[in-house]
Amino acid sequence: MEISSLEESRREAIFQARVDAEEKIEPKDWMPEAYRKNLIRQISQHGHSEVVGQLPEGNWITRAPTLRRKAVLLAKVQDEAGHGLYLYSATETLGIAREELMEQLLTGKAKYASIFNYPTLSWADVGAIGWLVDGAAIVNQISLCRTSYGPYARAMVRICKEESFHMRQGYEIMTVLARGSQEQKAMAQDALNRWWWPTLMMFGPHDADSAHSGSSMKWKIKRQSNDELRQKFVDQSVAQAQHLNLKIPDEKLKWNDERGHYDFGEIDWDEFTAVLGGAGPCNHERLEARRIAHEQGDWVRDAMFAHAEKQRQRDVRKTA
Ligand code: BYC
Repeated sequence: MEISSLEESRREAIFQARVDAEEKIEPKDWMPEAYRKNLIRQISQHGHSEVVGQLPEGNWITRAPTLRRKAVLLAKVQDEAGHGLYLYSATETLGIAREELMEQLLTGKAKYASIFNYPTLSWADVGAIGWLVDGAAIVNQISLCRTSYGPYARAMVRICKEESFHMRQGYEIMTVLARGSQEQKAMAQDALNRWWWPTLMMFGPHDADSAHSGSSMKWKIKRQSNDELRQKFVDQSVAQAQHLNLKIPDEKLKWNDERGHYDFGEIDWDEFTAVLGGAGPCNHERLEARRIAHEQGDWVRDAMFAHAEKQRQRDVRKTA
């Protein structure tokens, strides 16, 4: 073995020992290149999901049924933008520029959560997104609060606190609809029917088919597997649906005494693959909306950079 690869192995062993001892890895610490790349991929895609995730619900801000609902929804969507910013900042600590992250999103190189490629057809969809999509996000993100990379773990703590408000506002919308008129109840059931399966897809492919899980679990980037988290979500959702008196659209959903969990039906993986490949109902619309927003925000970025440069020159003059 060459000296440099011996040194590399020694560093990797020290790194793994730190991870195993539950020490947080910080931006200036040595880390394997593959760990850095995997984190950039996951955290930036997580950030893109928050940013693109504003669009489906944003669609209902102008049509929220009351002023109170409008104010709450506006605040929620704004929170998602904030989550995107924390996550982009966490990604930048790994040595990649924001411009490059944006380019990866806008050229379709980086993914974002498949769920946001589905349309929001009725007001009940806003309730279903809060209840199910934010609910699924919390299950995943609570686990990520213990991720090995410090800046990601710290961002998760704050994001989870905000997501729990989001879930409650969604569940409250569903409660009001489910206890309302026949039409309102039917609207709530229809939203549950359409969002249930795409929400289960949020947890990713089965563990056996998950390309990144092996290294992500070893490095404690991920603390629980895709299937474990999906099961947790199904288990918690059943009682919530019963309380609403709504039916989860899965004939195979059944309590299994032996496993101590609910059994449930198989996801349509062809649909998942199609949506990831760009053929979901709203893929084109979502990316187009982001491209337009990016172009229209050009003057804001120019103004901010110009201001920062002016400030820098002023500071140089002061210290001269
Ligand atoms: N959608 O090896 P795997 C929110 C990709 S937003 C799209 O298992 P990994 C909210 C995966 O990227 C919260 N792509 O991957 C916002 C990989 O492709 P690449 C979003 C998916 O990373 C607004 C390939 O499939 N949360 O809360 O080990 C309003 C193989 O998968 C999906 C996060 O982003 C998917 N569903 O595990 C309301 C959580 N699933 O990258 C709410 C952070 C898989 O090789 N992310 N892929 O091209 C994670 O925990 C993990 O990245 C995943 C996937 C569990 C999602």
